[in-house]
Formats: sequence, C-alpha cells, structure tokens
Amino acid sequence: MSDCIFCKIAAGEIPSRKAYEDETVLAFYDLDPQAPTHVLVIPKAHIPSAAAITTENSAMVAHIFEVIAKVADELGLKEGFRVVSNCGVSAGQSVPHLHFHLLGGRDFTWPPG
Ligand code: DGP
Repeated sequence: MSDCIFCKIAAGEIPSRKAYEDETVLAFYDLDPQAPTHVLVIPKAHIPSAAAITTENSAMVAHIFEVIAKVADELGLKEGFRVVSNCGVSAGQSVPHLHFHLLGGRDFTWPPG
C-alpha cells in the first residue's frame, strides 16, 4: 500500500535497523522501545491487522512465528519474551499493517494494561 509506513520500511524506502530479513518477512527495531529488546516482525505484504488473517495468508503468520523464535534466540532472550499484536483502535494499534512486537530483557506484568 503506497501510504503505509511499514510497507515503505519493508521496501527499503524508509530506513530501519534490521534484526532479520528474508523474502517475505522483516524484523526491525521499534523506534519507541518499550523494553530493552523491542523488535517488530512484519510480513512484507500488506495485511492490515490480525483481524485480516485468513486461510489464504495464515502460512505467512506461521512463518512469522518461526522468525520470532529465531530472532528471540539470536538476541539471547533466554529468560523469556512477550509477543504482542495490537489489533484495532481500542487495543492501541497505531500502524495499520500487521506487526508483532517481540519484547524482552525485562519482566512483564499480567494482565497487560
Ligand atoms: P502499534 O502501536 O501496536 O501499532 O505499534 C506500532 C509501533 O511501530 C510503535 O511501537 C512504534 C513503531 N513505529 C512507528 N513508526 C515507526 C518507524 O518509522 N520506524 C520504526 N522502527 N518503528 C516505528
């Protein structure tokens, strides 16, 4: 999508600090980190949110979770990590391109705020 900031990051039109990249997935550091490690993992193809995951694109989501496990291991998150996908306005989604926050390096509370 031409006006989507994460599509532009995926295309290399906006720079990012990359943690992982392959043909279909990009992981890059969040510019407003909420934990010592805070990486965003996105599909390069535009999917608006978790509400738009379907049979047609769910293999991509499975691949994203493989990438999350790989990046968490490479970044040494051995004590644990949290994966968050905010979906919709009331959940706090600010960028309408599916993304998974990979957060680690500190303890997390439950339930989340
Ligand atoms: P959410 O609020 O769940 O939609 O998360 C969006 C995240 O994206 C938020 O933590 C800040 C991050 N973000 C927004 N714009 C940029 C950007 O241009 N570069 C990077 N690295 N992160 C961004």
